[in-house]
Amino acid sequence: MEGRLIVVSNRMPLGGAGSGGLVVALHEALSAEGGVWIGSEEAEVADDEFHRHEEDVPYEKLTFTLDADDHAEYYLGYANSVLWPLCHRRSDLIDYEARFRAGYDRVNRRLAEMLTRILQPDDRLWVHDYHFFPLAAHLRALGVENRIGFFLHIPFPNGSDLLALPDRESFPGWISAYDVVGLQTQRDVATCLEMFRSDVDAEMMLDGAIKHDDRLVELRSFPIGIDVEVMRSAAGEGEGGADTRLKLDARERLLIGVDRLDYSKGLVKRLQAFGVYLDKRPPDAARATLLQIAPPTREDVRAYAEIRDELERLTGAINGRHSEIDWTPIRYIHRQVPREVLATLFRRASVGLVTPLADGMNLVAKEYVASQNPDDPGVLILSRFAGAAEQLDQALIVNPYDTDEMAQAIEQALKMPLEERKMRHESMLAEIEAHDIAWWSSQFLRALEGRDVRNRQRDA
Ligand code: GDG
Repeated sequence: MEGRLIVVSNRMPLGGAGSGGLVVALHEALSAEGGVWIGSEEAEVADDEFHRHEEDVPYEKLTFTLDADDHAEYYLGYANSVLWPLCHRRSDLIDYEARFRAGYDRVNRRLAEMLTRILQPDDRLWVHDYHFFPLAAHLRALGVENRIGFFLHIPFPNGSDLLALPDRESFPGWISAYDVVGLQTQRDVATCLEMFRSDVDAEMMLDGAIKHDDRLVELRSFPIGIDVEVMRSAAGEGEGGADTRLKLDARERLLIGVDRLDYSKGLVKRLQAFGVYLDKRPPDAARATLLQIAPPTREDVRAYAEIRDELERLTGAINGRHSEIDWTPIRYIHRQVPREVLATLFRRASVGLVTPLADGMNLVAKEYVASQNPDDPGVLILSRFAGAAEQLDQALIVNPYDTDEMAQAIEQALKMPLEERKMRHESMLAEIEAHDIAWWSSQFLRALEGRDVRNRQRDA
């Protein structure tokens, strides 16, 4: 294939190939095609040069630097205190300052200028996530004609969310500066189309593309997947898995939740629902223990400190009400847990609880399914607001705002007969095997190639 693949993501693993589905998929795509991976790095003084990291990988790794102001304004500020809450339907949590917008603009412009110095005519650029919405628009303004694709990992903001965006007038132009915009779900594509439908400067083309600012952009859903085999073997299929040191007594059943400690993940409602289940639990029912792993994230943003306090208070209250001398119903771990341990815990859990209030996809849902023993699988309880719900319709789909419904789903899951569990699991496993992480990156890159052909035909 012609040209290099250049991937831009805010975070890039340094010191080896890295682990985790997305990182491995990008590593594989870059290894197969040859190219460059660009990510950010904190530095005392930011400059406008790429820094090469010599590593034993068959592509280049370059970083651009962020100083303390960039980190506070572009990353913690505009990306995570404005765009993240806005795209997760929590505009009430937006914490906006004018310097955040300036920082976001400064970093994106600087990166665009730096890219113009290394781009060759046939290079394809693949930009990831909300940190870089305006990157292609800045590149086009500098005369860059290369193919540029964008993948948004989080939900696409709807019309009323966008009213809260300081850059709402520029936003459609940011999107249409890309050749292909990949979104997680059909629902996200519909939301994005809606934005262009209400824009007088946009035109719907017969092939489904959008014409805006004299450019054609293709919008498509590419639901991100996982590496099913890696998860399955980490869960210890045939070998018993990692030593989790988890001891369950014969009367105990395990429910598991694994989420970055983020307000979008619905943790408060989940714990409340578990409390409702415990309140109603018949005295002879098995003891249900919820293991909630919630590693810290973005702790410098105020909304995250608040949710942490609330969870600690709620865990204490529910445990105080229901614990017995030899049983604590909620085990809450506010730390990272190694991946193999996580996979083995998924396999041992009778129920996987994935109940975000808004989520682009949610990989934990897929990891839970992949980790199960097909002969005795657990049950996934999945929020209808997770992107994964479009694919995993054999999960118990719940409304994450309705604690009674979630409590009933927990009861249903714990009582579900083996045959039904197997049938549901088999169907979900087939889906995540067919649309795994390798499928995702190859589909996206193929679409990027196709759009280029069409844009060139149009120019000709
Ligand atoms: C964004 C979007 C979209 C979690 N705790 C531990 C740990 N994890 C791993 C999980 C999973 C990953 O982190 C989290 O991925 P999610 O998809 O669940 O959520 P986000 O971090 O919000 O990701 C999301 C995703 O991007 C990809 O496009 O699906 O919607 O929000 O892999 O297993 N891993 C380890 N220890 C932990 O304690 N080792």
